[in-house]
Amino acid sequence: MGDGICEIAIDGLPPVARQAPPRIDPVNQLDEDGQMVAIPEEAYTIKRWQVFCIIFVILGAFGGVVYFIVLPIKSYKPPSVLKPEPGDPSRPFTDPTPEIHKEKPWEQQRLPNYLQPYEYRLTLRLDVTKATYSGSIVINLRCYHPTEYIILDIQDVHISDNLVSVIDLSTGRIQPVSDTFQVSDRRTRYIISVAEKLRVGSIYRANITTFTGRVNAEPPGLYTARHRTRRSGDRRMVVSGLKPTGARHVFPCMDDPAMKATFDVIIEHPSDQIALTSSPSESTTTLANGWIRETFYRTSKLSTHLLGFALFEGLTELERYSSRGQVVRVWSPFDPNTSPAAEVALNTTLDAISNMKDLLGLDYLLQKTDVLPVPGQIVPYDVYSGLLMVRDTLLFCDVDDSSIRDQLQCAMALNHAVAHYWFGITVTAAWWSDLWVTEALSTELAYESLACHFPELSMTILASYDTINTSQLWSTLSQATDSFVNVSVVMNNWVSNAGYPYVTLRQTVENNGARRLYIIQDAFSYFLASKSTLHWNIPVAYKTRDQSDARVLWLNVSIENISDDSSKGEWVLGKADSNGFYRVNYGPGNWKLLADQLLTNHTVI
Ligand SMILES: *[C@@H]1O[C@H](CO)[C@@H](O)[C@H](O)[C@H]1NC(C)=O
Ligand SMILES: *[C@@H]1O[C@H](CO)[C@@H](O)[C@H](O)[C@H]1NC(C)=O
Ligand SMILES: *[C@@H]1O[C@H](CO)[C@@H](O)[C@H](O)[C@H]1NC(C)=O
Ligand SMILES: *[C@@H]1O[C@H](CO)[C@@H](O)[C@H](O)[C@H]1NC(C)=O
Ligand SMILES: *[C@@H]1O[C@H](CO)[C@@H](O)[C@H](O)[C@H]1NC(C)=O
Ligand SMILES: *[C@@H]1O[C@H](CO)[C@@H](O)[C@H](O)[C@H]1NC(C)=O
Ligand SMILES: CC(=O)N[C@H]1CO[C@H](CO)[C@@H](O)[C@@H]1O
Repeated sequence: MGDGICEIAIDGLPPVARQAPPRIDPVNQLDEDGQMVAIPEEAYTIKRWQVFCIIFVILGAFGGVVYFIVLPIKSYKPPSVLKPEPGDPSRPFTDPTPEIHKEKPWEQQRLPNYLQPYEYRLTLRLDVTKATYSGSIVINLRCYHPTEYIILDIQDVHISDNLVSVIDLSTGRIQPVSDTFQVSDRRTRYIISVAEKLRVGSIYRANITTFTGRVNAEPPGLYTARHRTRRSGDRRMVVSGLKPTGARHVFPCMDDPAMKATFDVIIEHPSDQIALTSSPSESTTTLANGWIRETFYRTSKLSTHLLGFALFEGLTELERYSSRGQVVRVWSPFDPNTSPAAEVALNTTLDAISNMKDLLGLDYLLQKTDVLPVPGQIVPYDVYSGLLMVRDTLLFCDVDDSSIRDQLQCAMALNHAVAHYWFGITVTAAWWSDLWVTEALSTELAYESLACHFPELSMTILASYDTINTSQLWSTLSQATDSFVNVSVVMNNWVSNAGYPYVTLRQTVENNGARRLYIIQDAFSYFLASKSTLHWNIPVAYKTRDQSDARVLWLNVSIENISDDSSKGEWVLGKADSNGFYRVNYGPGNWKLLADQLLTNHTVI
């Protein structure tokens, strides 16, 4: 089912178009919403429609990110809404719209949606000098459909089978485990089979007392890196590489970006090594043999691939607190007092946070942000909640010796990494194929922020930068939209709504013969024909047979109507020019007209 869900509507014709529409006389397609009354024409013809295309792309991509939350939201009530109290099994869970239940649910591409993790307690025992590690994990789950299987993602991690238990937290009873087994080509699913089916409305705890894994030379999973310093030798580190599906290489989990949960992390490690994860350290206790157990604060709800880990030796931090007590720390293999590079990186990070906060009008809520140089990191930056790993050569840029171009490249990497807080962490792509969307958006935001960061550099200088076009267009966009769009208002809408919109265009004929075009928005869902109260700010571009130039209607209400100036029996095409992130549907008559047009002369469309 992942295939269907992940399809992105980048063209004007959603999948429905492929089916032959029923033969209905187009002129008589009176709308179901017949009670509406006519008002004067209110079509906006925007001259700078190119500018809107950019908005389309940006909003579209943004919508894409948000959209992937639509599946869980629409197919069952999210745990945050239900919040059943432990020990209160009588409290009913609304039965979700369950996915098709196969006999072997582990063969589905996506994990079944009826078991939802809401809390992980993860302990890792790590040492930078060792190639293996061990850990234990407790996963608390809510059950939305009776099942006898708890299915986890796992890869190259070994679980001691006799050390797995399941408890019904609603009653406190032990749920006997009848079997555990691993399946899939590369044994990437670990299944705990319980003797008695898990009940809807109950919460369960799966407790895996011991698992072991390997630290590799490269991602995915935990891997080693090394800072080579001339004076004091090598500094070793173990870091996580979890995108896209690396979390299952580190610990057994439900490695689906839509399945967000809180994490209580404990890292046991030698006391002379420094451990970092997504949340701040809360306390440490001393263990035998020079080891310590470091407990971290509970994270906010995160997808598994956003929970970062790092363990290293010999790096020094430079930190600064914001007025609101949030700390940003940059770690470096050199003494930050002898080189300005760490301070430049720190300032860039702080500026990026502050610029983007202002640009989007959305706050930055992380209590701490660690910026960690990772030598030889394959990707320029690897972003986790509260932990940014940046390739060392991009993090530390010598202000005096580097060219402007290099400095920009460094600043860009950091800005880009910071932008992912908004596009990727607060709003997460709910399926792997869509992570590119967050990339596209954070790139745009990073450019915008850079323009603030380097006010002294004129656009001419930026022209030497290889993606000048994006930058120019984005800047054009901001200037151009000042007059009629409040970007922060528009963006906010796309950030806070789950899902993405579904726009229906309907042509109707009124009693007096006047033709009217209705533009209706609703939250898109594959599952339910639900009426949603959500609405977005959508620049809907449309064109007709006569008017081949796309016109744009800024739709910010659930339903809008304009007088339809197309001739009788002519099609209207929504999402003209294939930009924008919303789906379009039409009445059957219009589908037929569009289909006929495609058959006779498709170049018109
Ligand atoms: C058209 O929309 C306006 C608001 O934009 C509304 O007042 C009017 O009733 C609508 N007309 C019809 C015929 O639905
Ligand atoms: C998990 O199981 C282990 C071994 O039975 C036990 O010591 C531990 O307390 C359990 N953890 C939780 C959170 O129940
Ligand atoms: C970093 O920012 C601080 C405070 O704004 C400033 O005093 C300092 O000079 C900056 N450092 C560098 C290297 O730009
Ligand atoms: C945009 O909207 C926000 C929130 O309503 C408001 O604070 C801000 O002043 C507006 N900006 C402009 C340029 O109108
Ligand atoms: C929609 O946009 C119009 C024109 O920009 C504005 O006057 C109106 O207040 C907006 N309505 C909503 C619900 O945002
Ligand atoms: C198809 O439409 C295009 C654009 O309107 C036009 O240039 C072309 O001549 C048409 N082709 C045919 C075969 O009618
Ligand atoms: C260098 C380059 O590709 N420039 C293009 C940037 O985008 C504008 C508007 O789309 C084009 O006209 C330029 O050719």
